[in-house]
Amino acid sequence: MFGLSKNNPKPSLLQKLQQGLQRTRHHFSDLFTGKAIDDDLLEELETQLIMADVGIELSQSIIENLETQINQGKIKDSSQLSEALQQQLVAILDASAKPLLIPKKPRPYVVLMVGINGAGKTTTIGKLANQWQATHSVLLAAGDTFRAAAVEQLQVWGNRLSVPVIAQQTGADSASVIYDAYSSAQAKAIDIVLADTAGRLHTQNNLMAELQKVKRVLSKISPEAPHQTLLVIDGGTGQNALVQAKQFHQDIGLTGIVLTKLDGTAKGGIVFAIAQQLALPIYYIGIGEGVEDLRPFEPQAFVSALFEPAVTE
Ligand SMILES: Nc1nc2c(ncn2[C@@H]2O[C@H](COP(=O)(O)OP(=O)(O)O)[C@@H](O)[C@H]2O)c(=O)[nH]1
Ligand SMILES: [Mg+2]
Repeated sequence: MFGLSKNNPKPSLLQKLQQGLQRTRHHFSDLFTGKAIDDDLLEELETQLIMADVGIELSQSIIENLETQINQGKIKDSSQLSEALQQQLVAILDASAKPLLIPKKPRPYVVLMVGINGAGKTTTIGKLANQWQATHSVLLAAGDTFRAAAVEQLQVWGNRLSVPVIAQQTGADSASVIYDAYSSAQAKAIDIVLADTAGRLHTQNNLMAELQKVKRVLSKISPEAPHQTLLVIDGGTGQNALVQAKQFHQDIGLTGIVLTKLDGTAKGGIVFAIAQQLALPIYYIGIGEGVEDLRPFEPQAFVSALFEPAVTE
């Protein structure tokens, strides 16, 4: 699969994920060691879930579920409790985990990245271009025409990865830049167009109107385009991430989510809230600034990384 680079054998993958999730991990990893199951432990567990930003309601329902299993005698010690919790967490995530596989058709396949400023759109485009160019030809579209530095930042990625970038000057029409990129990719038989967009215009309404226009204009080339509209969200924004996701989904229609910066936050529990509340796949998670620090979202690996003892070399 795309995210698994060949010189990263399994153990160090888990290790990297654990390192990335370190700050969220501290809520979970030592909670159960040698403790008796009592109300204090369950209360502590609920607090830790809430502090990790799993969300109050979901945390309560997780605890209630565990209490039921305890009362039924299915959970007798803290290691069984930990096991049952992990199973529940994986089950919450399972429906949202879906690898992003680029189908053979249509070509070019257009992936539009949206999200507020600083969420990690441009960086994620660089990371995805790096992964995808191993198997596909890729072209980048500098659709964030609002900020002066934005085009440059994408061009830096393009140079670094030797991937072509279609850009115009700052202030140009975003829809026209992305349309040009799509046409150019068609003419050159390029497989994938990764389109950047602005995160901030003068108002939120302006931003949504611009993104709607981008979609409208692309659909003139092909009614199915863009083939993916991915929302990039900063995992550190906690519960606010949900508000953003709902807004973007309502206004422009999303096909999936990339959750970034899980390495910088103790609030990685937001993944569970997003999985539970939005019927959208979480395709990737960002766990660092480096080009390799984008992983396909895998529930079992994610939950294991939160609970298993630290892997050491
Ligand atoms: N630690 C960390 N930093 C990230 C991650 N993704 C992006 N960033 C950083 O977040 C900042 C904003 O990213 P950028 O791609 O410019 O956001 P954009 O405004 O949405 O295009 C940059 O400094 C990135 O290096 C991540 O997964 N982890
Ligand atoms: Mg950007």
